Amino acid sequence: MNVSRVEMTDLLPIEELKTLVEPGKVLTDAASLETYGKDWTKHYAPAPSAIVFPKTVEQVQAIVRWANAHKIALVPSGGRTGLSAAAVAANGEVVVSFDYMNQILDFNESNRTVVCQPGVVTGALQQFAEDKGLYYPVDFASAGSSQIGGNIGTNAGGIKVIRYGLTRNWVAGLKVVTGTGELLELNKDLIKNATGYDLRQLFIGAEGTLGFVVEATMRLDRAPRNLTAMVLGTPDLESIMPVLHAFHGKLDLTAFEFFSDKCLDKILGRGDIPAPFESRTPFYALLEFEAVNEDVANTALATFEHCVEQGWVLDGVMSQSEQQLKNLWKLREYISETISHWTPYKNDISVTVSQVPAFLADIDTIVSGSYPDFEVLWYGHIGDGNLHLNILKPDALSKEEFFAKCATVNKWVFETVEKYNGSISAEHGVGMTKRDYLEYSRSPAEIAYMKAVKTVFDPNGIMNPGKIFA
Ligand code: 2HG
Ligand code: ZN
Repeated sequence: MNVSRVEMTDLLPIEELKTLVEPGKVLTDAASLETYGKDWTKHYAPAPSAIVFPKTVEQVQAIVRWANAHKIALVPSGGRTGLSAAAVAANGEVVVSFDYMNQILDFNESNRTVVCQPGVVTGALQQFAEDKGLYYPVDFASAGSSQIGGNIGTNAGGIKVIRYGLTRNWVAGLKVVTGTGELLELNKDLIKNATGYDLRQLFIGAEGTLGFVVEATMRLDRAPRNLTAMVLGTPDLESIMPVLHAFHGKLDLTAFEFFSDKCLDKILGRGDIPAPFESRTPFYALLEFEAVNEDVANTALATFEHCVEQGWVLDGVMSQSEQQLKNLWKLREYISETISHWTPYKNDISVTVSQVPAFLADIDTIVSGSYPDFEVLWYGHIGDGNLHLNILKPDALSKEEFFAKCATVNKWVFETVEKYNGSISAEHGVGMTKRDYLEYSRSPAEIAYMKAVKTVFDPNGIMNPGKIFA
């Protein structure tokens, strides 16, 4: 089925679209098209035909039916903080923004659940939970802008996955509008439900290609107690693995992250974040746990000493206050934003935890062998086997020259991912940036089944086409 763009001369469908939502909730001015047509990726020029802002589930259904009638492609849009171009409209699509469906609708204390509209900002849900003495544990640097609908669309991960898992773990129930405009109510907030296929799970991580999330019941957890972070300097990447193992065995970790000294260089270059300690080491691990009593804190210190004795750790620091905890987290959380200035080539790959050192060494050898002028930065969620490979653009290269070389790097990286049975996208999603490489992580049979599933829920191919699959 051919899905068309809205042509400039094709005024009628847009006029009809305007009747489906409140007055003023369809925008076609150049500034809005530019803003809502893109996410945080920098590789595609936004070119949507219009932006529509529904306020109710019925309006979303009407928009999807309208799109089916006119064979017009729709792109869902949340906080636009994505890094895989899953929410980019580069081909005349109509963007459906959930900015006006941003209310928390209900809270159930006994169930520890919150009913959210898709446009609820992640940070607002976190704050709501805190105000109730509870905790929404999915967390990442862009939580202040990203929206729950987008988190569900990408099955967002972040910095606490080692303890709490991905967004998927926190979705108790979902209301979705499928590609035919039908409303499905999935799982109805149940903890136990053994009645066949769990369709809710299909829509999580589907990047809006099967339908749009219009309401989500999110679970909350008990609030963590006295979160405490340690930053440990290691002589090499290999040493981080026994450190992880040592701490994992002794403490219930809420995070285990890493970054290289080159990342610390950029962070300290900002001038507003203090160094963790005086010395510098090639790599750093950032770990976090609940220091619920003195025994736990002492166990952490004893484990640290053991790691020093073994030569795995050269220096370290433990937070003693909320402010110190925040400052240590900035060393890791601010990397992505800080280096965005250098227009980096980005990757978000995963392998099993035990394979991380060999995998990273392989990539380093390949990249530095061919492009010695490239500055390669490693950081990420090493406790989950999730690495963010970033390469900074050398000043001597134009953006075009740099990205042309990075296309070759991409192929090497994904070939290596395939060799290690890893994933080409651990937590950012496939979107447009990785759709041509899906076969490095998924077999032809899997991809055929995935496409067949899409056809069931979106027979006319209007839901975020060109994302996940070419
Ligand atoms: C992070 O972990 C984010 O900081 C962004 O997932 C990663 O910018 C990146 O490559
Ligand atoms: Zn990340």
